Amino acid sequence: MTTDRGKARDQQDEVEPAVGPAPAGEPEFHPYHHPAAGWGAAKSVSGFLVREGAVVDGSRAIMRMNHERTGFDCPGCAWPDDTKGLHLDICENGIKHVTWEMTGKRVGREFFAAHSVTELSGWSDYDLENQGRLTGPMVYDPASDHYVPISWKDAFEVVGAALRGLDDPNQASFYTSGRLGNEATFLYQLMARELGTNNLPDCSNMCHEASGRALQASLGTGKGTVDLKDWESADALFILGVNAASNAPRMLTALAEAHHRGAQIVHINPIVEAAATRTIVPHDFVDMAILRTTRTSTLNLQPRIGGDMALLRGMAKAVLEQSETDPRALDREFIDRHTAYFDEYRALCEATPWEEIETQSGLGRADILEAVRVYSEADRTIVSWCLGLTQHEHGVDTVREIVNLLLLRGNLGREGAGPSPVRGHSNVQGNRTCGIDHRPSEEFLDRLAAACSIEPPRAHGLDTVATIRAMHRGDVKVFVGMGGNFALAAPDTPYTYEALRACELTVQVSTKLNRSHLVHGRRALILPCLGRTEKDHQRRGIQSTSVEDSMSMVHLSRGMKRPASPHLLSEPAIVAGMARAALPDSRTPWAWYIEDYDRIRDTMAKALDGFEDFNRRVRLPLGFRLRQPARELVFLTPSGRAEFSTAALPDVVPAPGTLALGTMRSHDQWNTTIYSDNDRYRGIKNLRTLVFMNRADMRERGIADLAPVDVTSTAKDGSRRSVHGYLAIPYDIPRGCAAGYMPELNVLCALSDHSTQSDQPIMKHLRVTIDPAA
Ligand SMILES: Nc1nc2c(c(=O)[nH]1)N[C@H]1C(S)=C(S)[C@@H](COP(=O)(O)OP(=O)(O)OC[C@H]3O[C@@H](n4cnc5c(=O)[nH]c(N)nc54)[C@H](O)[C@@H]3O)O[C@H]1N2
Ligand SMILES: Nc1nc2c(c(=O)[nH]1)N[C@H]1C(S)=C(S)[C@@H](COP(=O)(O)OP(=O)(O)OC[C@H]3O[C@@H](n4cnc5c(=O)[nH]c(N)nc54)[C@H](O)[C@@H]3O)O[C@H]1N2
Ligand SMILES: [Mo]
Repeated sequence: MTTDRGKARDQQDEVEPAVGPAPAGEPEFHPYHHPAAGWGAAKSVSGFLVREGAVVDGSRAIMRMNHERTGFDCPGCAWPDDTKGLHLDICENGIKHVTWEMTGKRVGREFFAAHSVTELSGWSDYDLENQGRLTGPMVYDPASDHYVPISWKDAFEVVGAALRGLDDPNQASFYTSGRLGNEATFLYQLMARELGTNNLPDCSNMCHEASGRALQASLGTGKGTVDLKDWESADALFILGVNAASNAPRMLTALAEAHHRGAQIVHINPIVEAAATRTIVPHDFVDMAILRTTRTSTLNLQPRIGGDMALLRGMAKAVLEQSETDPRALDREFIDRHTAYFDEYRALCEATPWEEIETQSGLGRADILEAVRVYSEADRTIVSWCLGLTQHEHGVDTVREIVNLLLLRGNLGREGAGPSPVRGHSNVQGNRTCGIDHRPSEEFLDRLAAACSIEPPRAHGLDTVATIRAMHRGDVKVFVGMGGNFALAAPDTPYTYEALRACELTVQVSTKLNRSHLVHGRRALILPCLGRTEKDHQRRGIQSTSVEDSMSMVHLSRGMKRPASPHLLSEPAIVAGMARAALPDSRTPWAWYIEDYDRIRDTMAKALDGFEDFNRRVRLPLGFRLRQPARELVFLTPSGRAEFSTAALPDVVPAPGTLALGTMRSHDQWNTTIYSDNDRYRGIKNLRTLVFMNRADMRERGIADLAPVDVTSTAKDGSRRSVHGYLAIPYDIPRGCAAGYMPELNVLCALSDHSTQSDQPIMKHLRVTIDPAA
């Protein structure tokens, strides 16, 4: 029990809460020289299973994870399952994630009776989640400052009464975290739209919003076009802005296989992450036994933070220059038949001087030309990316530049080629497909209206940043969080806290206790739900839910564990309960839907494009792949073609004395869920409040290794925010760049610091000064 340690932190400034556990020792930094995954991962997993008291259950669950039909989908990330039916494609972090859900610890009514909300507010986030699984619905009692039990019926009535009492349905906002299965997602957006609002913010607004908008604009499909088979046949893989060994570990398998067959693998990242070196393939027992490592990279380039677009432009420029002497440098036929605005793009590349490309990317011409050589020699190229590209002011332009580069050589709509964003949460892509979109298209709304006999609102709703602002103003009075940890995940922590506290009602549907339960509205509910690993028993039997992975594969997930408590409800049931209370005259058969999720799927089949015959197809052995028009070279763009974009290069060079700071995850965390204070692949132990810096930048500022520093950000609106006493870690990162961990550093990201292109908070590119601690 860690309560005492939590209490000792009561004095802590609430705005900078301790996020991780109390450190197990002194902070340490020893650069990591071992391969990714392998025995280090195996050791970490077994230690974790023992700690969570889940050795038997955890091990059994792992054997069922990602099994077709009878297994549950790994909630760890959105990387697709192995297509060859090899079911051991599991990873250290997926196992940790599942085990964290299956813990034997419980947060029952006695716990809430023993600890006031004020007391819990002083606990670290680690300690909060580490109490275990929530067991029954709770309501905040302001008189005692405790959460007290409430029946499900009364809880739904609290939500219903609050929603019915609003002057305007747009005074409510319905957040989704990307865990939510498709069926619950569909019901959730239906409830919001039947109420009359498109206020459907989601974690994707902070994650891949830029990718969706860019791909939509360029290709008319807001998703990647490739699948795992393509990964298996590409000649060149470009991996930009992703820490795969920690955040999409199953990609390591794909990279190792690619290397075995002689493919080129180029990593583009200011930091050389573990996945950009070598791996021991996690499920290859022979490799594990003999410590055989496989390289997972053939070239590493370290651009400055935000320098990717210039690098991509440079590559395109070089390809165009080559085409003057070598006609095979371009795929002219593809360009002529399938694209628009090529001449404009070529003119733009010609007009962009090499000096500008080098300065803005932070790379020398020779490095850029090395990447071009790989690209030009490959018949089939995949470009893959994650947050290192999206959480920037120019995230949309940068992702469009990826498409520009791919189009030049016809790397689209054929095997082994195309854009491949790595999505975050395991079902974040499915959420969008099934209607979580604050800017729904007219076609989507028309179909929904016809399938569900409702009149959905047509005005666009609020996204994450706009919801925070509206809550702060008092314009949004009811906040519902379907999963996630909004208080901690969102930017500008103190401002977000004020916004949540200004609400009349906050409702959190969760599996574990977290900060968002403590930073709440005047009234507050915690509604605990089943996890993905657990049996979902409804009137007509055990139910499965469907999810969609990063590569548009939709398949069923079925939990097999006894629920953590008999009082938990499934997410679809919680949505239906809220909807019935909020919409007493609704003609939607909410209760009937919950008896059998096949009924929800039958309606989804009518309402959603690509879901025809949903119930049958989702039961195929590996599920089914959603149609990707761009993959078939059908472009739903204004021109009916793939459109080159022609954005000017942004100036990303930090002003003198300032640095560009990116926030990222450690190896031992899952977004706001922290497992330990270690970051194994980056050689960090017992420390989260740190900044990775270039040694020359440290020297220039008189900062010694592991010395305490103050970090101050200057927002777009000129306002400043600081953190104090962080330790500086000398690291292999370009000059002018720095990095540290989310969610601690969210305090540095002002609400105004969001991209004008995507409205995404620019969490990878804060403008900061770093000085020795005062
Ligand atoms: N174990 C685990 N798995 C996860 C998660 C987790 O927290 N833990 N989170 C999930 C979620 S929701 C998401 S969205 C994904 C996130 O997956 P990632 O995108 O890998 O997440 P980050 O840790 O933010 O790391 C971003 C990477 O971008 C690099 N980077 C920063 N700035 C730049 C830049 O300007 N250019 C380039 N090229 N690179 C840059 C950083 O060095 C880092 O390697 O992972 C998902 N999977
Ligand atoms: N500075 C900075 N901030 C960031 C980012 C960054 O890179 N830098 N990344 C952003 C990104 S990419 C994302 S996706 C967001 C993440 O934002 P969120 O998705 O809101 O946050 P999580 O930490 O994933 O949510 C964890 C909580 O989800 C609940 N939970 C877990 N499993 C389930 C389940 O099955 N059902 C339900 N209902 N609840 C469950 C648990 O109570 C747990 O406490 O953070 C964003 N914030
Ligand atoms: Mo994410």
